Amino acid sequence: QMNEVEVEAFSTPSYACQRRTTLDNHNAVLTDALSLLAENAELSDEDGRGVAFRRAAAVLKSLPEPVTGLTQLRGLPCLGGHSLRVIKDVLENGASSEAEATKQSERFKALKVLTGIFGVGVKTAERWIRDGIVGLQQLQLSERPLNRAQRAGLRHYEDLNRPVTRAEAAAVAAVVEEAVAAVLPGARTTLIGGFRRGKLTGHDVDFLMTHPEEGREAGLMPKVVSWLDSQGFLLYQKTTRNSYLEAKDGPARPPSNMDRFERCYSIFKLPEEARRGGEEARRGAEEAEPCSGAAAASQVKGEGPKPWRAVRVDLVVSPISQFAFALLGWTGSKLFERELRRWAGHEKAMSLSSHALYDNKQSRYLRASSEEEIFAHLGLEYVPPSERNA
Ligand code: TTP
Ligand code: MN
Ligand code: MN
Ligand code: MN
Repeated sequence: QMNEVEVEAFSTPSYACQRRTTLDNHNAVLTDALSLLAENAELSDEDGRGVAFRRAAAVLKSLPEPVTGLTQLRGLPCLGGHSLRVIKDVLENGASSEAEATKQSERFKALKVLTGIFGVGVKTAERWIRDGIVGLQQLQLSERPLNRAQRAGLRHYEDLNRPVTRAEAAAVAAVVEEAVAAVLPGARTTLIGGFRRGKLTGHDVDFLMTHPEEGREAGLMPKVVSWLDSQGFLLYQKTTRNSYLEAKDGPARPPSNMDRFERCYSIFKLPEEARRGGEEARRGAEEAEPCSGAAAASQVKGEGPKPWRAVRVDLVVSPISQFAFALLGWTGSKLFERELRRWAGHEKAMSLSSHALYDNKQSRYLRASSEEEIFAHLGLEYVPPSERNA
């Protein structure tokens, strides 16, 4: 055709850690469909397919403009046949029939509801579904034995499935900072995870704690946890000890993606007045008593408005010598982290973890006291947190 407008093809490097991915996604319809299929694969024990869909979605998230035709995608990395079929379907029909069918499927809906309970993983959810339990009420009626985490997860199901706002994250940060200052003056608290990347909402709030003098961070976690508990801020907590020094598999290569820092998975009781954030958070802590008249976002059955909400909070402690690696490893996104490790291994013969970077060719650890230095060691251009939203 003579007068067909030539649309330029996109191009982008193949590792997500070589790209800048902001929250300004110009292809949300496409990436929503691919992300849903990724989630379904992950819920079906098909992690390989899950990663393939996540990588495809990440490529589209990094494009500067909306995709209008398949020809623009020629030459882009990470777009396999299946992902391209999904993209084609959305471009031609406005929606992906596969994603829509998945969304409607009873199995997917049940897996979503059940794994939406804090403490319930895919394996447990599958077992329950096999026994005919596909919803919360059935679960409660079944009188299945639940562990402590699952009981807390079920009790606070509604709150924990409501996105955490930035104001709420700031209020939690004020509480955590007060706790840290009270138990170890000089220790530092850093917001990590999605909120560090600039996300407007999150499923939890993540913090990394350290002390500028190596070794002074030892024992910090139990002290912070017991301070928080004594002030009435904890609905649930499970602390896992640091197992890094006992690891036999080499510090840069933990057996899974999990690292070995001392960490605490918790559920905070965030008072309503603290949720207004900033200065008021402190007052909220001092008057933890549920106060009258406070506006509440949700109702407890028959008891009137609830003057607090439950919020998932993750706490991690690292020694200062590993701080940069911990910061990089806990800022995310999950795909960005995975891609960093893949880049390190496949392109640089290095092993990257949240503890260290090991150079296999030189047989030595590469030190770093900032994220910038780690990117430099890896031969990558520095990508700031707000551009790690792959
Ligand atoms: P999440 O809190 O699960 O995710 P997020 O903060 O990016 O997004 P959300 O709004 O849903 O909370 O994880 C935070 C980061 O920490 C993520 O990049 C994965 C990383 N991480 C772990 O979760 N566990 C680990 O053991 C390590 C090493 C990293
Ligand atoms: Mn833009
Ligand atoms: Mn998070
Ligand atoms: Mn988290």
